[in-house]
Amino acid sequence: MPRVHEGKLDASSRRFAIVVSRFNSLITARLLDGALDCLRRHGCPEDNVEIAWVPGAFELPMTAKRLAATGRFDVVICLGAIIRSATPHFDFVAAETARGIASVGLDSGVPVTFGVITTDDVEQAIERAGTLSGNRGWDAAANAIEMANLLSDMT
Ligand code: INI
Repeated sequence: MPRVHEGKLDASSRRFAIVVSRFNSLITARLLDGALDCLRRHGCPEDNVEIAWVPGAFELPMTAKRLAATGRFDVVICLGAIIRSATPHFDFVAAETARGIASVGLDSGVPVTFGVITTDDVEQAIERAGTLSGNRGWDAAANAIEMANLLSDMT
């Protein structure tokens, strides 16, 4: 029989950091609501969550790195909204944010989940922040719970 590793969706004994961008806060506040709702509904006590607000998506990786280095968290959740119509340098901000967030997870060994929406316009962003297409913040939190449990079970 193969030994199968699978992260449980139980947040009751894990500690979470959430980094959220203030840029496009109309959207990111909804992503944060979604993430907190997901953690709560999977048994996470409020005291097991810390939230850090940053100016924009570009600042997410640096802040996630600092939080991962504290050793206080099983996982870091990054939330942001990068909207093409409002961002002449969309491609640069989006690429650097994604690359930076990925490297924080790989370098620190603390899983970091990607709850950054990248869209062509505000309407698409609203759809992914709690309307037509679900809530990417909720999804990033669910993925965080799974990764925290998966990696801790593998040690
Ligand atoms: N930051 C975002 O999170 N989303 C955006 O759409 C955006 N735009 O449009 O530029 C954005 N820019 C700010 C950037 O993330 C940094 O905060 C800023 O450049 C300071 O370093």
